[in-house]
Amino acid sequence: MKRILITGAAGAIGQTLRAGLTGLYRPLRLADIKPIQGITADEEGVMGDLTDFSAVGSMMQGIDCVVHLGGVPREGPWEAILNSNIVGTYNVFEAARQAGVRRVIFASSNHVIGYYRVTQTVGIEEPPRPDSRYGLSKVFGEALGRLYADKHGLSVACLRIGSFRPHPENARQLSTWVSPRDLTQLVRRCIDATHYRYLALYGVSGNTRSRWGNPHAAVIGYAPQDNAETYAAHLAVPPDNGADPATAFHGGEFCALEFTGDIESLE
Ligand code: 15L
Repeated sequence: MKRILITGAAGAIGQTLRAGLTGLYRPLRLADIKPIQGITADEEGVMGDLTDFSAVGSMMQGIDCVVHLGGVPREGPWEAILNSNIVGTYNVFEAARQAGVRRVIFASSNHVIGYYRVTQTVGIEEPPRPDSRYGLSKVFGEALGRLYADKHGLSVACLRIGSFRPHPENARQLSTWVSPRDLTQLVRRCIDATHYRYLALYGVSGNTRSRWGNPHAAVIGYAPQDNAETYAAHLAVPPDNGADPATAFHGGEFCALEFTGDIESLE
């Protein structure tokens, strides 16, 4: 896997991966709806909208592996999620298949399992419980990846990314934080692993308080170096009485957004 395309390359994760991968893979093709600044000799910049299938098809030419980050990275109106995350992700997988791309690494999110209670450790076998339209779009992307792996033989890794920040910023992130260098290592392992058909992985650092089971980490040799506990003394942990959706569930604030349900009835 030498010729890499990153979609959504102008975003925060895209720019971190760009810094970590440039020079290791040639070309490193960087695609975004916005212009990419400062393209170097080892890189190629492509502007394009993921809802435009022919533009996505052009991005894929001569590529071995796509790292698909593009889309809306948070909760948003249905139209925006539908176009950017659902249509856009379909276009990426289908254009990859048509272009003979061998592997797709899909930026999913922990919000696919957002409505599990934080008292429960969640792995990769539990049914999805999305906490938002955003989380729902990531469930779609994971299922799409499974379809393209099973039906078309693509190699697919879905990364359920936690809280990507320079350092954890609140009590929840003592569990969910992923450092820039750990996420970069995870993506590199996903690119470099010689063979896999379908993997689902949490993009999380080696946090003492992590409540996500990550059995596929061993398959590719992902060994996080950072632990949010280093920052614990500075982050107050609110008491969890199970009555606030923002602290009761894995998805945090995403679970509290627009919540009109009955929290006590949610197991
Ligand atoms: C995500 O998937 C979002 O992209 C990001 O904005 C964070 O909110 C993160 O999850 C999180 O759960 O902290």
